[in-house]
Amino acid sequence: MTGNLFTHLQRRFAARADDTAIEEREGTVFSFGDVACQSARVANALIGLGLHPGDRVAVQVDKSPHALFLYLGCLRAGLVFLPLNTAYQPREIDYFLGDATPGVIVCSGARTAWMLETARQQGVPHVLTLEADGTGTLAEICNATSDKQTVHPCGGDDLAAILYTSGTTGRPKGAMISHKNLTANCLSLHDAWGWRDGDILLHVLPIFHVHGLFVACHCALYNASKMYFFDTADSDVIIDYLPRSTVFMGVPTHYTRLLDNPRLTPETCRGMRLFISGSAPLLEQTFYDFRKRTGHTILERYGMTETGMNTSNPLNGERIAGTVGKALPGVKLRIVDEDGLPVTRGDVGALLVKGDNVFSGYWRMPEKTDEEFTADGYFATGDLARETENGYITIVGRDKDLIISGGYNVYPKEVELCIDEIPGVRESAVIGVPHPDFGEAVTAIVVRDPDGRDVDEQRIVDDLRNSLAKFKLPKTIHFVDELPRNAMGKVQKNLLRQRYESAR
Ligand code: MLC
Ligand code: AMP
Repeated sequence: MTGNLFTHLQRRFAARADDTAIEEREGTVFSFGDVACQSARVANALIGLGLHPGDRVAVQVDKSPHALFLYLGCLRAGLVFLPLNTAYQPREIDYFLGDATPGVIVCSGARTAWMLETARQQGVPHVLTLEADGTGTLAEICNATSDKQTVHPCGGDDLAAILYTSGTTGRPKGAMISHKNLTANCLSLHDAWGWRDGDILLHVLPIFHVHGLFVACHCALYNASKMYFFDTADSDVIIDYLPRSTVFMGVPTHYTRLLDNPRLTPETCRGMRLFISGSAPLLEQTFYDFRKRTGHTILERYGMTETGMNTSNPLNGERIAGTVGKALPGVKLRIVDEDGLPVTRGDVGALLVKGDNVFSGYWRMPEKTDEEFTADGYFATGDLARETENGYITIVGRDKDLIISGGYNVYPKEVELCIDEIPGVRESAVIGVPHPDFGEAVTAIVVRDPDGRDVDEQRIVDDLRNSLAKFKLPKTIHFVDELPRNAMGKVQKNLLRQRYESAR
């Protein structure tokens, strides 16, 4: 699949210029014509700053239609979009800017003071602002440019985005995602989920990750569907809008919160066609409770930043609880043992994937990239899986040390490194324990130095707040005299998980 992703999207919505593309909570609407014009202005503005195809555009802004226009403008101009979680703190941003060397960073006005300083230190030439209402210095430049622009004719392998994922070493890696990767996945999901005329997407996910930005927005734009575009996960708001929507995408936390709300009834879901879940394991209990309560069977799918979506339960066949369905068309899966050999069907092994959806590698980390791909081009997801007789895949665990909290990935190493820097701390181990709202909760086990008796839970959290996004902060901290280690000296996290599983 070649060409600029934007061209593929625009080809589908160009004939619907007057139709509503996006509606905000307070009723502000934008048509597909607006999407085309606003994204053209962004492209012209960024080109006018002197940016060239392939240059990175780092973005840390609140969710809004204008943030989406910024993404689409980057696609149009052949620039590489680099979205950053709004929860990231200056120390985290500093690393991303230093590593990705963007030509510009766009942030909300409230972040400008420290962003200017960080940008100066990292040699980023431009800092622009963008507020959720569309105002800011980016808008000032956009308003002075044309709303017509010729879409950059990308090759399929040209980069569309870099998304940072953390790693087991604690050092985040930039996944390089091409126009081909995104287009292949968009077309495949559009087909697999049966997008049709009249579909309306209720969009409540953040747009700095694969789920909210690529999966959700691409499907809706490619289908020329209206999106309710909200920066809230409040279950009351979701329930208010379900009767006006046909498709909803969420992480498991959205579904457990909906179930906790007595207003969720078959009546509120009457017009809904499809509920999709992903980014973290959906408990079978949630699957069955949701079906019982609403009459709808959640469709669970599986993917990751580096690959986009790999598998999906079927639109029309049986959706099986505890499984993530079958490989999407064009995606090849392999489940292998420790020697890299395929396991017998039904056995658990490491899941590898290959396809046009799979990224090309980690930004400026060729060795890391080589480590994660086999000689014949399969990418090691780090997930452990099993395939049933009928080809359905179950993700049974991870062979990477990763916690998924409310759909956000937290790599323990990154948190441990920050805790270990705190004076009075000797060492720490960070694990995930089951949590009723977030699925897993970040939990720290800390050993203090003899002179660190005054280091308490509050002190650690206060300290971490300056360096880590809030969702990475431990929800609970336990103090111990020593960490359990095996004969090789490695911390036995499985023992810690067993010990603290029920100690919330
Ligand atoms: C918020 N908090 C979290 C958290 N989200 N803590 C741990 N994990 C999270 N995910 C913190 C808040 O800062 C706050 O701290 C406290 O917990 C309560 O917050 P809240 O108001 O209840 O949270 P809310 O704003 O409602 O957000 C919860 C959420 C959000 C589940 C809606 O986390 C979310 O949007 N998750 C989706 C993430 C996502 O899109 N992932 C896709 C990645 S792509 P305090 O101290 O202020 O009380 C991917 C690939 C794929 O994985 O397959 O899709
Ligand atoms: P991220 O790196 O944020 O894209 O997260 C990707 C990881 O989320 C995957 O490697 C899986 O571990 C996990 N994941 C995504 N979807 C599912 C799912 N439906 N079930 C279980 N795990 C999932």
